[in-house]
Amino acid sequence: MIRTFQQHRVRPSRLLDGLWDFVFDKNNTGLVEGWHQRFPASSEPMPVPGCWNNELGKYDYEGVAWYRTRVRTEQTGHLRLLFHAVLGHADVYWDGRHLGCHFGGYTPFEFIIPDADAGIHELIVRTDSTLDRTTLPTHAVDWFHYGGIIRPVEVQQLPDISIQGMRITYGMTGDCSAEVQVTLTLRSLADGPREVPVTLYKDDAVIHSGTVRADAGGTAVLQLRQEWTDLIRWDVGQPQLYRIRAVAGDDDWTDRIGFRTIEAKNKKLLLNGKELYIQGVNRHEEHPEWGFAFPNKLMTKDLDIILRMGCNSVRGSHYPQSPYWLDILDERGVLFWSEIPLWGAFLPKGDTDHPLLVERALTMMDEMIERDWHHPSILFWSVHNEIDTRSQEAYDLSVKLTELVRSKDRSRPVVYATMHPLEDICLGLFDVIGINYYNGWYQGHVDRFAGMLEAFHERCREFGAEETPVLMTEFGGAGVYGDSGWEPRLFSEDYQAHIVSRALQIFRADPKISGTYIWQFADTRADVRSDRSYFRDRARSFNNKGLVNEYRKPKLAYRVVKGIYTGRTDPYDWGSTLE
Ligand code: ADA
Repeated sequence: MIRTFQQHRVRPSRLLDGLWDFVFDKNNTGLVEGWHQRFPASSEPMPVPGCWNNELGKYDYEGVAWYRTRVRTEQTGHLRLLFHAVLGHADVYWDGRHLGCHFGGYTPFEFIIPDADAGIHELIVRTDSTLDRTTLPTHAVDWFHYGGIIRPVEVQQLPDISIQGMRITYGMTGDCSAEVQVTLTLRSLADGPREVPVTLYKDDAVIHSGTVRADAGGTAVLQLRQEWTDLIRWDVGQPQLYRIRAVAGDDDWTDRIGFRTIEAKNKKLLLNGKELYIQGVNRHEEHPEWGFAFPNKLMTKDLDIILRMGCNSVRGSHYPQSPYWLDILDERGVLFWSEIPLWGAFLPKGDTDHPLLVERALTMMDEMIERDWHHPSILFWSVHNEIDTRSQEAYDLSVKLTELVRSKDRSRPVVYATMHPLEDICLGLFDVIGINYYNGWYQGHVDRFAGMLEAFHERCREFGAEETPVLMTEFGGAGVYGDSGWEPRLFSEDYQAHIVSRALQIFRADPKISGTYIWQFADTRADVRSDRSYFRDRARSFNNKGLVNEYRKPKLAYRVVKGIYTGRTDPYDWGSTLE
């Protein structure tokens, strides 16, 4: 399942999950040799969704790989191919014809095939997982860069007039009322003008019924503006959701929304007008056995573990995450920081304004907002992580990205995470500032956080950001699972628990800090190579700063954080049914 609810009850939609034909293209000769028309016989089966790196003998391959499957259609008709995520660059071919390409491994893309004949069709995807200095992320990144078609591929049958999209926006006009705008865009593949009946439902109640005229081959837009009353707000602990369904002729589309407000002002975050303190954790959508093709079932387990720890928020480090994950956050009332993988700890400032990097960042930011707009759980749109915000190049890029976000969505703060808090020149551009800093791990003693924050708050004043809320978005240290003893040695669970608890104590005592995201939820694969100098402190070739290990086994730090976030002192509350 892509979502936790059915987006189409009328529109026929089929998942192409399963074993596809697969072959590496190590010398990148596939295009020249015409593999899109003559797929190599030497192919082997590969699960989709999946990462090839999780299969035997394919662990460390980075580069071009080709996939093929066959799609049987029983009747001639219009088709929509929907790819929910393909890592890196993807070129898609249908019966040997190039449909187009997409860059960016975490956002969806589609192709419309009008009047496809009935029969068996060949769908081929050329993927390229190569990272370099202009990809998102770049080659110097602190996570294992998997490759593959990591989220499902759907084939849908479209009538002549279909729903291209639905956007619901609102402004609260009272505690329980809102002015709501529904914009429904129809796509015509008809060869002449058509008039279609359109009905809109809120949950199961009809809120609009009418007709829309669509010209041949064009689009038609229905805009509806209504005052909705007797609403229940979406909030932490009160995840009230409303299902909005459009039926247009022989097509339908359902999405869900929640009504809430998020404000960043006077150094505070306000959720529905009430002061919000973030108790969070950073989470990669990664597992050593599934890579980034993270299964839905494990998402619910991760969320249970995170909620039991006392979190009210997750930072989606560092890329757009699965729609299913966002749906369960909506349903459980958990707040989310959403970001694109402009991960810059090792990005030279001169690369920050590389035209291709800038274009790709703007495109993925736009695609992420387009895809995830309706999720009430998403509080923040984050434009970059640890780029060199001491530089003019980063400042200029931040202006472009914040302008894009604000031009699309003024209902959410636009944010970022800085690793240079005391030299940062971008502080005044954002609605919320995140600080990533590792006193007690990469530098100095954990107690140095107090002095650092005092200097930082002063710098905020100098940059006109004294009213901007501040979150500690990353801090912590590595603790190798199972390594504990009597002394707080680096890499021991004891030392990790010590610095995380001490840091939390300092941050929670600072009235100018609005919350914390610990780095990180679970241990994640790192990309340590003998021929590269990066990340040599990644024991086991993992980032061991997880509060649980990669198999979600709790470390001492998990129990300590749970005690702090929940106030409950029993570290071994299994929450079993035996009570
Ligand atoms: C940075 C980065 C994280 C991770 C972390 C670490 O803050 O944002 O992705 O690399 O450091 O573990 O060093």
